[in-house]
Amino acid sequence: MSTTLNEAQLEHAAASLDSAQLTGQAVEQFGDSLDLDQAYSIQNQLLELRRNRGERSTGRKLGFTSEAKMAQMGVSELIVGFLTDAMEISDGGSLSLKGLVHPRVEPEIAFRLSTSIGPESTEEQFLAAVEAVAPALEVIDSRYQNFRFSLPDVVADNTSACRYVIGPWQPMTPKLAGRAVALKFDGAPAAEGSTSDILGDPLLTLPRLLAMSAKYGFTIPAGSVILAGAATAAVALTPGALVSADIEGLGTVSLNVE
Ligand code: 0L1
Repeated sequence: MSTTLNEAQLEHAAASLDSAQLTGQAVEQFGDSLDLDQAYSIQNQLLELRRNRGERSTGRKLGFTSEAKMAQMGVSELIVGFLTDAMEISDGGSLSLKGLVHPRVEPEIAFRLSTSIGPESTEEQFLAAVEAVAPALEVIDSRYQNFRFSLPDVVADNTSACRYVIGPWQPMTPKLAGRAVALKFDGAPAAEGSTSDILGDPLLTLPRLLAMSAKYGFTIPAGSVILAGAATAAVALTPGALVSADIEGLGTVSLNVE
């Protein structure tokens, strides 16, 4: 039978995940001691710790929106995490692997909001608020040993959020399904998929995010970035690699690994 953590233990869990993120020293999974609501409460505490260090929220990211990711990690429910300015790397910029635990990269689609969206918003308002779309790379890095976790574990660890890179923004188009996605290392294919691998159509992530904003009571301010989740399984980063993601009709985004 599972036992849950008290307030002091939740605070301690947040502090240890925050420290793991800062030092690159992995921590043990919480396993059955954590439920999903408590996991989101730890995630909120992580955001507060980062804000207290001067970081600014830049958006939200979804996880496990593709079968490939669910199969890779052995979980089956959509999750949401936060993004901050400290996680952003400019297109073509560099990432040092120093201080990371076991980083992996995924090709994604990013949306940008022109107006604020929250629990009271309708699906129509959310769709209308998406002003731009871009190819993106997400670097994930689980702070748990061996990149293994339960669903509450990964939620508590801010859905393994680590860094992200946004490619050229394009005006929003409703035709996002069925586009080829290629993740490349030094120009050679490392993973391939389709934007349809993201819930059938990346746009279908938006109502799911709206439902989570209502459930967990968060708003997504104007100007925020939304990462819609990976189109392929994640690939381990290697020092010296030039990583790029091509999304048919949307362009290319790249990252240099140091
Ligand atoms: O795009 C995604 O599905 C990200 C999931 C992040 C969780 C993980 O695989 O560590």
